[in-house]
Amino acid sequence: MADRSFLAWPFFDDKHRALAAELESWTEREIAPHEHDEHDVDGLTKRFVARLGEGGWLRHAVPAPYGGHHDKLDVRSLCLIRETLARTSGLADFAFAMQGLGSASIALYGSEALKQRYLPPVCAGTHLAAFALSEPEGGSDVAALRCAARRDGDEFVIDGRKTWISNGGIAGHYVLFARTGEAPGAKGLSAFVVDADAPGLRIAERIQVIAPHPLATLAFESCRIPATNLIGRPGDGFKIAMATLDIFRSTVGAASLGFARRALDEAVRFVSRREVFGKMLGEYQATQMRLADMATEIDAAALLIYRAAWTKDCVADRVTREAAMAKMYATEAAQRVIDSAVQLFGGMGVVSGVPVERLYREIRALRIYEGTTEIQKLIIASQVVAQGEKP
Ligand code: COS
Repeated sequence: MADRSFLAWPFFDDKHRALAAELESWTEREIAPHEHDEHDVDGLTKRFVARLGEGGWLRHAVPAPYGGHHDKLDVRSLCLIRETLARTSGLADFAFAMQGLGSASIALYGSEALKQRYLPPVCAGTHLAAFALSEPEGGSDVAALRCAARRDGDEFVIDGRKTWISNGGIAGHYVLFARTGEAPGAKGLSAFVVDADAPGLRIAERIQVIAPHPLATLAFESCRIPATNLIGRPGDGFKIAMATLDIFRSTVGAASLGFARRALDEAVRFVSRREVFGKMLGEYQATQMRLADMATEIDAAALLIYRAAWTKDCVADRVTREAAMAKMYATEAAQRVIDSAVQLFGGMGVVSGVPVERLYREIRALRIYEGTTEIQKLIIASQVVAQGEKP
């Protein structure tokens, strides 16, 4: 049984504690039977989204007027949901997270008409969402992105490519960031909603990765969308992307925390059953020290994640520094925790399909997507320096 003592921390209300308990038993019933299923990830992702919609969990991914639970997204709930789902299934966590990441820019900055059109079906789980920011030339330097959108009467015409797009190929819409040229760099980008069936949008390539999930490169070739699909004002694209990532970066940390907790649980169970040189593996001090490091890193990650989430929910609109710290530390720590679990398992740890082997593959991408560890360090440093320069 995973450690749930953190739920007593003052970051949470009783409604968060109830949410965690309820989701835990729902996940056991609805998700756990598919835990080892890595075939037909498109079909399984769609089924998970539908099931999360039916179960009401996607009501945490959109705001209240459009079917959601909270007036604005509650980051602590998002983190608890991602952590709980990730303990059982990386793909179920992915399915949940993308509904939020692929719709939050609309919820935060979209027109009323865009919100009315896209958010209710995202919440119901009948329409899959995606977030298209990264490009083949790079994903870290957002201000340099090249995909271009030019106004033509009542439409925008989009040309360029996006890659590493989660849900690419199965999404109903893409939140797209493109250069509109109001100014050089960061101030010349805008955000749009592009329907999957927009003329001129094609899936250029499906990408296979070590922990399978739907992923694609998108090609926009004179792709036409209505001008009313602009999210926010022209030139605000960079800020919209960053504000969206400010919410979801903490939740990436939460998913990695779920992976790490599962790895620790698996390790504890294993060392109390595995006998070596006449004693249980868990009776050796070397093992105990390793378990102590794993548990401490997990608690440190949880503190950073729920500090960032609570700050966003209760204290400050901008949590760039807190979210970057949470994402960086939690994903890096989870990689170490999972690696330790694999080491304790020995040969059994690298057998295809055993939970720690799966976790070892699943954690790796989280240190890269939604801002690499190196980018998080740059963000943290710039915030620290800016703070230090204040009189
Ligand atoms: N919320 C709101 N506004 C923000 C913001 C945030 N979190 N972060 C930056 N901005 C604003 C800044 O305030 C600045 O506006 P002003 O000039 O009016 O002050 C503007 O946006 C530009 O910011 P900055 O100068 O910091 O831009 P940089 O180009 O230096 O930013 C980083 C560089 C690395 C921080 C950014 O490109 C980034 O986060 N990259 C990683 C993106 C990513 O996660 N990619 C993975 C793909 S998504 S799966």
